[in-house]
Amino acid sequence: MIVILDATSPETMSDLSRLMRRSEEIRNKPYFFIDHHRRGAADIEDLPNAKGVRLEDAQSTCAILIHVMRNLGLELDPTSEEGFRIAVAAKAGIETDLIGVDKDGLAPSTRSALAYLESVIGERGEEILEKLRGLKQPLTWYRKLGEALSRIAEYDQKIAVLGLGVVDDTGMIPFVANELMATGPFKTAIVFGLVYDRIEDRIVAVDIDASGRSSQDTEVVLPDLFSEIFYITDEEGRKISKGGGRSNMLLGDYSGAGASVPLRYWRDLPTASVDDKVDLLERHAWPAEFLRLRHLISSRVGLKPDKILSAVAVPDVSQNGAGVSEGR
Ligand SMILES: [Mn+2]
Repeated sequence: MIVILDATSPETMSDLSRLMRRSEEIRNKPYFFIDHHRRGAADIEDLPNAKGVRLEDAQSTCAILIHVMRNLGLELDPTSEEGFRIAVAAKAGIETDLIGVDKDGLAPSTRSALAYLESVIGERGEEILEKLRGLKQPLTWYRKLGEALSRIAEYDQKIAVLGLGVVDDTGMIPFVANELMATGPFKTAIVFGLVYDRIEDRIVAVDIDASGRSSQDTEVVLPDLFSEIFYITDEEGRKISKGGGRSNMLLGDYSGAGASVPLRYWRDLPTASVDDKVDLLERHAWPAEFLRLRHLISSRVGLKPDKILSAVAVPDVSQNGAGVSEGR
């Protein structure tokens, strides 16, 4: 059996969709999912061999898991190391899903799951969580954040849209989106980048990754926007969406969205070395992808193109004066 938590669109789980296409054995396994995202255009739920729980109004998958567990009559035993560890992990999971949510916006089901977990983990658990919260991100992430914040006056003051350029660490994309929301005046933040994965002397993947966050009082519906603008085209010219997300507007919550679009052309293009490939991505792939996404996003959300920034200079754009060059 394959258990899937916190996601159900196979197209946004690149490895799973690849495995499912390749292997009949994988396709035919029983699937069980627990999720709070919207059902996608193509979804695990469509499989005849899939069953699961989808609660779109829930704020956290870990909170759903705790309620399911307790309704089955199972309790976490605080005196056993196993029960303690599960409870600490579950509280960390809920906190992660609540990033950006106002404290007053917690649903009763979230509150009761948190209260239960707090009673299990006690002071020792809170101390561990405090240490986890204090873990710092890599310095490269802060450098990118610095670049993103140094342009603060150039963004539209409601919707910040930023392309980070070519990066080798996908984690910085949601990090910068979260920090822009936390620091700036924005109701929506959309951050994207061209991410490559390097294993020794080979580039094994090149993707456009994106992350979006929004507060409840915005006209931008991120899950819809992401599923429309982030897609691949298959052999028959059909669009297959690679983006999606969730919104919990009912609870005064925010919405979140993510996308990962493989760029096979750039991955497969032969170069003499990995450094040459990265150079090619920076000089050609990023400007092309940035301009394409800038056009798509600006026409979809009604922003002027010059309000969509690239953290690195995009030469074609500064030449025609559209205002994305450095120093403006
Ligand atoms: Mn979640």
